[in-house]
Amino acid sequence: MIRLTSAGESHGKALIGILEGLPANLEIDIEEVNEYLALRQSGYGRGGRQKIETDRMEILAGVRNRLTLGSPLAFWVQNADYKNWQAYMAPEGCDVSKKCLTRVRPGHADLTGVKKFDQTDARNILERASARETAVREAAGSICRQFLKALGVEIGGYVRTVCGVTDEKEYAFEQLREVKKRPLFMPDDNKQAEAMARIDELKAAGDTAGGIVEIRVRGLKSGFGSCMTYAEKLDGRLIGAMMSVQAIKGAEVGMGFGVGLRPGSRVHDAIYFEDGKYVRKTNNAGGIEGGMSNGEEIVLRAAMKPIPTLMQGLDTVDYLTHEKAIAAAERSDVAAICACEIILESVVATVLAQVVSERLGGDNMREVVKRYEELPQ
Ligand code: EPS
Repeated sequence: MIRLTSAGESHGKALIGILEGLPANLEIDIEEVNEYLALRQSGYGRGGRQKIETDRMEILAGVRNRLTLGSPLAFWVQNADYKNWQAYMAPEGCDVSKKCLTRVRPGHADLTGVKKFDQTDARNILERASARETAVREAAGSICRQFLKALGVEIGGYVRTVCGVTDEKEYAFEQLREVKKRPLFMPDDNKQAEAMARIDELKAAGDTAGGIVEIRVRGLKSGFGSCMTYAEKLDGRLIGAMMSVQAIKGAEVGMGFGVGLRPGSRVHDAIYFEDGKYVRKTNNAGGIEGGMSNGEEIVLRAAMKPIPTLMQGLDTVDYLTHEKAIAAAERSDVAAICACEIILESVVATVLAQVVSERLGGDNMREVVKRYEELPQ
């Protein structure tokens, strides 16, 4: 069974991951992983931290001469910023009176976290709640993406909306290939320019932007997930994993919330049999029926809330004094929607690698590939 464990604070020494359950002899392209880590740091509207970091996955165990061994794959992504924070973060002893955060930020984990974990300093909460943790999920997901690619399964996606600026067009998977080279991962020039202007406006006002992304999966055969037990339903697992990414407040499959607005005749994808195979002319189900992949493209969308650290500061109270205050703000991203898009691709890759390995088993890639090839479309 493929399983990911992560550890690491945002300004600690490193972020650490252990990815268990990969079969032996999967060829690892570490440079490709690092390209995805760089994409996670990219995108219009990112803040100062990304100028400090050049995230790289360093594999510590589980791979020899580019091939997985079948043993747990251990890795880290070091925090370059640690040298500036060691005096306030070092496990062996440090000055915790500085960098203390008590003007808890609305929308962040600060207030609920300090109460739950019996802390007086919200730094002890935000260090782990920070989206910096997603560097681990990005790295591990990029390995899972390579596992899926060996079976012919590909993942793509793009940014559809930035703070109210929406591109309503539909795009074929192939049209999205180059989109990550664009500053906001938006395929349309005019919409992208409009969205960038919106980010500039919000930055000037000390405000932040969220957005909506679409994630697509091509080439997954039918029958992954199960209609038999609720915990195995593929849509439940994918949406649950997407919702576990920092700042995600909504997620949907295919037509999503739109299914509640139309009659069944305009929702369900009629089935035909042509040239020896089952075909659909629409994909409102987003590639999942009965909690199982149906062989069509999987289409997922998620909405990210604006980053809760606002330079203009929101009304709050000081956690220690209970006095009215303006929420803490040091530095922040104005928009991190591109990061969100690429992280969600990786999170989806991880869930799909898990469901594939659960169904097919296999201790080595030869077994996995053979078993996958034997499945019906
Ligand atoms: C992030 C690093 C963080 C933030 C962001 C994500 O860096 P710092 O807190 O040092 O500026 O840019 O984290 C948050 C949005 C958050 O709320 O903590 C990263 O590498 O993704």
